[in-house]
Parts: sequence; C-alpha cells; structure tokens
Amino acid sequence: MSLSTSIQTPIVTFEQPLGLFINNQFVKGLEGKTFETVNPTTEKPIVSVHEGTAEDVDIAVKVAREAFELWAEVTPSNRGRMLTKLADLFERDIETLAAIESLDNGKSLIMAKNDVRNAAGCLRYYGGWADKIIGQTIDTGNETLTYTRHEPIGVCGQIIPWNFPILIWAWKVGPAIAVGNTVIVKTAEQTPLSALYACRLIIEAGFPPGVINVISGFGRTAGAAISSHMEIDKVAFTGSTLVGRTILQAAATSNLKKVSLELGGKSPNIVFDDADIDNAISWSNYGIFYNHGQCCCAGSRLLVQEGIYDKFIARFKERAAQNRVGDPFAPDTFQGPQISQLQFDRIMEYINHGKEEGATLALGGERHGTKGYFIQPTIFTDVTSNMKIAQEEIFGPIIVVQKFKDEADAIKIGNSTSYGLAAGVHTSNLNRAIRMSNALKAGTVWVNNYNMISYQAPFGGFKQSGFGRELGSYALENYTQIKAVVCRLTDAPF
Ligand code: TXE
Repeated sequence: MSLSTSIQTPIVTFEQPLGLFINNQFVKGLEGKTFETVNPTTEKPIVSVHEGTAEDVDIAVKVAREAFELWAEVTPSNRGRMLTKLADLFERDIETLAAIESLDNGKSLIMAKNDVRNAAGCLRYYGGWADKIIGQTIDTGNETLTYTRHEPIGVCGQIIPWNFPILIWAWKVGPAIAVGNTVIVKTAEQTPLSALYACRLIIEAGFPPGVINVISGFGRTAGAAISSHMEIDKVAFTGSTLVGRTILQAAATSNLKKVSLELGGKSPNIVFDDADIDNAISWSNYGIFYNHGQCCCAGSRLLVQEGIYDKFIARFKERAAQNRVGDPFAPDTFQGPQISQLQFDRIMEYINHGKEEGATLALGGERHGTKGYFIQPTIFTDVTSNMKIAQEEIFGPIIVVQKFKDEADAIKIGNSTSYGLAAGVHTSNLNRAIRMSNALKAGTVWVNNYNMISYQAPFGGFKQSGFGRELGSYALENYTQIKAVVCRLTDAPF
C-alpha cells in the first residue's frame, strides 16, 4: 500500500499521508499491517493507514532519544518560533484540516474549524512560553548560590483519543515541545488522519527529524508498548478511566515513567431558580450536545431547582429537539454521528438501562435515520443518583435530569459520582456562584456558561477524572522536572 492518497471531500481535495511519521519521514509499519478508518456518517471505510506496533514504537523511541540531545541545542526562542510557524500553517490549511476532522470523526464542519483554530491558538500560546521558562534563585546563605532549573523530561509518549483528534494533539504536543522534550504521539485508531496531515506541516515548520513522531495504531499494541517502554520517560493519556488505570500500572511496573491522566467525567450542570433561564437553557444544551456528547467534560447531569423545574424542562426539551442532526458537511448541522458502531451500541445500551431503571424518557432515545451512527438528542427525567445512567459516563447525546431543593442538596447530588472533571452553575446570585464553585469537587467550574475551555486556563480532573493539568502554564509542569543546583561559594577547605 502506498504512503499517501488523494482524498476528496465536499469542500476540498488533498493529498493524505498514510504512513507512520518517524524521523520526519512517512514509513510503513515493520509488520506491514494496515487498518481502515471509517467515515461514521456513511459507515464506509475512508482509507487504510499503516499500522504501528511495538517494534515501530521501539524505532520511534530511538530516534526521539537521539533527537532529544539535538533538540536541547536549539535555543528556546527557536523552539517557540517553530511552534508559532506550525500554528500559522494550521491556520493556512484550516479548510483541509477541518474537512479531515468532519470526514474521519463526524463533527460538523463549523465545530471542526473551531477545533483547528483552537489547536493553532494552543500551539502559538506554547510557542510563546518556550523562552519564558524560569526557575528560582533561593537564599541559602552567603556561602552558597542555590537555584533551580526547569528541565525537559526527555522522550514523552502521548496517547490521545478520537473525540478531538487534532485539538488534543495540539494540547499535548504544544507544552511538551515548548520546554524541550521530544514526543511520540499515538493517535486513536478511529481517527488517525488529521494528525498525519499535520505531520507534513511539522516538516514545513522546520522541526528537526525525530522531535515529533506520530504512530497510528491500536491501544493494546502500540499504546501498551508506549506505556510499558523502558526508554520513555513520561506518558500523557486522554481516554477512558479503565485504560488510564492500565497505563498507570504499566508505568509502575516498567520504569516508573511520569504519568498524567485526563479521564472521563459525569459533570453536573446546576441551574438555580434565580438563573437567567434563556441563557441557562442555551448553555445546558451546548453543555451536553456539543460534539454529540463526546466531551469528557460534558454537562451530562442536569440539576434543576424545584421552583423552575417544570417550566425549565419543558423549554429545554423544545430547545434540544431543534438541534439539527445530520451530515457534518451541511451548513446548518449541529450534531453529527457518534464515532463508531461500538460507541453507538454502548450508548443505545445505556438508553435501555435508563428505561429499565425507571427513568422517564422525555425526549429522543432512538437512532436518528437509517445510515450512520446518529442518535437523537435524548433527555431522561425522574433520574435518581443511584441509577447507572446517573453514575457512568455515557459519552453520547444523552442527558439525565435531577430535581434539587437547595444549595446543600445541589452540592450533595453534584458531588455524588466518582468523577470530578467539571461542573456548571447558573445563578444570578454572585455569592451563591462562589459558594457553589468552592464546594463542587471538579477541576473546572463554569459560572453562567458551559464548556468554555481556553488554552490559557488549566484543565483536568479531581477524583477519578485523573491527575495533572493540561493547558495554561500548569501544563508545563507535566513536561518539566526541577533540578536544584547548589554552588559553594567559599574556597575555604571543607
Ligand atoms: O477509549 P480508550 P474508547 C471514555 C468514554 C468512552 C470510553 C471508551 O466514556 O465511552 O472512554 O472509549 C488507547 N494501553 N473516553 O474505548 O480505549 C486507544 O488506542 C494504551 C473519554 O475509545 O480509553 C486510544 O488512543 N493505550 C475520553 C486511547 O487509548 C490504550 C476520550 C483512548 O481509548 C490502551 C475517549 C492500552 N491498553 C474516551 N487501550 C476523554 N477523557 O476525553 C486503548 N488505548
């Protein structure tokens, strides 16, 4: 099979790389395997890509290790310049990158463009950080000079999911590269295409060979090889809690590589009686149905105060029923298909659980259409905290609604799952907003909005939603290790 092919989409035709990207070259996997990536809108294969396995990871680690030594010779400003150039190239090729995302992932073109824009912004942001990494000088008395250096960790493995293929790629690559690491990214097997296209831009941006490597492949092979590799110094993972545990175990039983995990969520979105109802409805709709519910921070539990409950739910149903579900390339589409048959089946199973557990199916609950992995926007009311649909991450366009009495009740229900990624609070009372933000056990609290993620602010989980923070200056901590240097200033004999 060749190393690239032409792909036609409704908005652009382009040359799609298909190989593994190692040492700035597209290559075939050593075992000669390939796998298909499927268009979730049509259920038909788009193209086959070359598959990386453990031996390919070994090769990538060797080149990334050599590149790490050379990368250290590149000045921080020049590292930053390359990241900034890469951001410019993302913006130049936004139509192509977005079309690939819509094709491979099924998200609407508008959202895909938003992802590419944010990916470019994120790369530029970390390009800006590259020459602003500062340590401390520490007063340890007149006879010593003590200071700290924030040094790169080395070769980093980055295992990413399929819900935001190019955006999470940028979230991971940006900070790691800015501070002088080299990386091996394993993309999700469902969505390998956009990152491979970005590899062409990596060459054009001037990155030396081996600094950024990208492997298409499966979790149990390439992913496991990364997390258990003795020569990989750090692994960053975004995905399911189940696999997060496996990665932590593999790190523990191999070389104790550093780990950061961004896992699932079951985030509460809480609407008080005194909220601006129109805004709360719009944000709640966006909070769950954006990206078809395939957001780790989705506001998948809607908590509504009893005074406005009936009115709010009636209007929320109307709003959700208006979401346009369909072809991602159609200009008015809001919700595309779920990523795969597997995810479609998992979600439909949760819908059945909801019905069996006695929740009221207030909207949707069925497949949308007859082709593609589309699911209707779905609302369950009369949900109680002990139900499976109130506890487990569904990762689809399904929201569960619970009624609450007062702040204490909202906090109790809000914090009643094993997750703690995000939360939303809608109220016009500032004191209440702050009290609630303090009480909710979540890595992000959105007040009078939902899903407003910016690459300048940290993002990550409390409880079983993981540890370590992505984005903002905090992400730099994931990719640096601190060295204290102590110099004795006196020449007197010891
Ligand atoms: O995730 P996996 P799946 C959640 C969401 C979803 C569920 C299952 O609830 O329904 O996970 O999705 C790689 N060693 N999230 O099955 O398997 C895999 O190849 C190393 C939340 O797709 O966790 C892919 O690159 N790597 C989420 C990545 O892990 C392994 C985003 C994610 O896949 C591996 C996605 C292994 N043993 C799903 N097994 C979020 N937090 O945003 C798999 N992988």
